Amino acid sequence: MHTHDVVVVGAGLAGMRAAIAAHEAGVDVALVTKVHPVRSHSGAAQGGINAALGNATDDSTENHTFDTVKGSDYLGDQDAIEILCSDAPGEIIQLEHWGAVFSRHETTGKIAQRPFGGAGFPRTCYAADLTGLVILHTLYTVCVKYEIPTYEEYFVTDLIPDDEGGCTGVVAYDMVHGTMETIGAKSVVLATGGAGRVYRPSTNAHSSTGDGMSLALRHGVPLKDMEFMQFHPTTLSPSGVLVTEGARGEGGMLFNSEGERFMSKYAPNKLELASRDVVSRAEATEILEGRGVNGCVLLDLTHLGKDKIMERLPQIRELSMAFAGVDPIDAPIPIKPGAHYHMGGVHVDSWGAAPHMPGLFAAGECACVSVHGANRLGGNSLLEAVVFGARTGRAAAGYAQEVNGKGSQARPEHAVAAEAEIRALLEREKGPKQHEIRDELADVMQDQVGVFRNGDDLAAARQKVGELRDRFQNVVVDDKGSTFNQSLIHTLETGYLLELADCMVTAAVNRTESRGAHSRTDFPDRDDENWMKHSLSYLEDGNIRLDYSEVTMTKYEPQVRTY
Ligand code: MEZ
Repeated sequence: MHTHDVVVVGAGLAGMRAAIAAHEAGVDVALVTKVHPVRSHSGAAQGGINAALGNATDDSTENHTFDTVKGSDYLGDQDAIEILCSDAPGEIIQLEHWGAVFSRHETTGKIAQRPFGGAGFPRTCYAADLTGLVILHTLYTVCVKYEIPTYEEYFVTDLIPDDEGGCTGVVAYDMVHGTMETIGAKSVVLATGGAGRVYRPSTNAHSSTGDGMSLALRHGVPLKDMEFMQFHPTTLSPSGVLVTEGARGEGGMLFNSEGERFMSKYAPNKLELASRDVVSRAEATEILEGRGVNGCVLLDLTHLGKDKIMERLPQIRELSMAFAGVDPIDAPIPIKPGAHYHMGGVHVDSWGAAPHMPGLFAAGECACVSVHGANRLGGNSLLEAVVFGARTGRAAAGYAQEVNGKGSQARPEHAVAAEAEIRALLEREKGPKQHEIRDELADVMQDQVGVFRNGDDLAAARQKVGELRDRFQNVVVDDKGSTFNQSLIHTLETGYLLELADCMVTAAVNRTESRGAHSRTDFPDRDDENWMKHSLSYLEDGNIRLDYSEVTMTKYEPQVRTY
């Protein structure tokens, strides 16, 4: 059995930033991750990270805060958004000092910033169109320098509660050796990313299966705002590969089959740089009303010219050629909205602490602070990961120092019990396969819980998810081996996805209004009187129970949201 003061599950941006902060606070911290750290999904974030550096404009933290509150359709907690935006410049400078190679302004040499959706100023710092990857590698070098122990290719299957319900470690499956391990800790940070693989297509890595959210849910911790899934306006079809918002930030334009720059009808001021929910709905409407091009609309970058595309969007060119057979230097790219980011997550306070399980923390897409409310602004995700990763790492370290005298109640027996469960699963010979269940889940979510929703579809989706959860009870794993058993891992992940999908559809059925990314054709208006509240999903006796909590407002009164 292994023990540390703090264990961080997940080694993307939020996880590594949390581990670095905890290490700097003087505790023994370890990372546990099912993929090598630099393969984490944060590396897929392309276009940038927001901070009001004010390098070339009069931008301010207050402008950033207002844009984020408005972008959230007023569901974001304004005190948390103020923290996000005021800590942003310091985090960017810190990343730069650690070696992140941000793109530079040609004449001033300062960190360059590009326009992004829903932002009043060019505020998005970037490293060409590889920003997430650059920051991920930067944080990894710091973790290596600090010699932070990392359990690579360990899949966490459970949290370990003590007698008082506090979190004192994790049980993890060593994927290389096929053994279960207990890793004890005084506090645990979940930073396992989003659950975008509930959908298909999705911009998310295959590893984005919401593991941490589900682990928390199973231990009585509520998940917040699960009905809000963001559809990114520009994804390739059919793969779902992301085409960065930076492409529109650099001047990319959207056209329908009639050659019309249709965003002028939906967002006359901001056009392609309206917030993501608005642009995705506009595209979906054009496609539904017959003005699409083979189920897509067209993103035109040809006017930017070869030099600009090669300098600022080199990866987009590669991806478009590889996955759509189009060179954006010569021709427009067919794109459509695709599942991208989950605004919901583990209900935490602004230090990342979860309720009901002392010692449990969460950060990044896995958590819901909430700084994104009903719709996240592009470039605020990497920012949330580093700002709240750092705060959460510090808080988890502080908690571990406070309970110092108290040993973890994690015991080797926890691993023995978990190993018996895995053995029982592997011994089952007859039943449905996980991939069949996962395919059906993705289909129903994509078809009935998409950009536009309605009560009938949502109710049908909920019933279907319930049926899939029932069938999953008898799931069969074909591969009985103990080395890199991907079939087993995918089965465990499918169990997580099913529970999270149930939270998503249950909360979506109940929310009878349209707000941000949750757009109901049967309730087309935002209803502040009844629905200015966060949803909280609990797992009780296998079923999802909903509760609601207040939205924190500081100084921004809800307004009609136009772009
Ligand atoms: O924040 C994001 O989701 C992001 C930077 C994505 C992108 O379009 O590049």
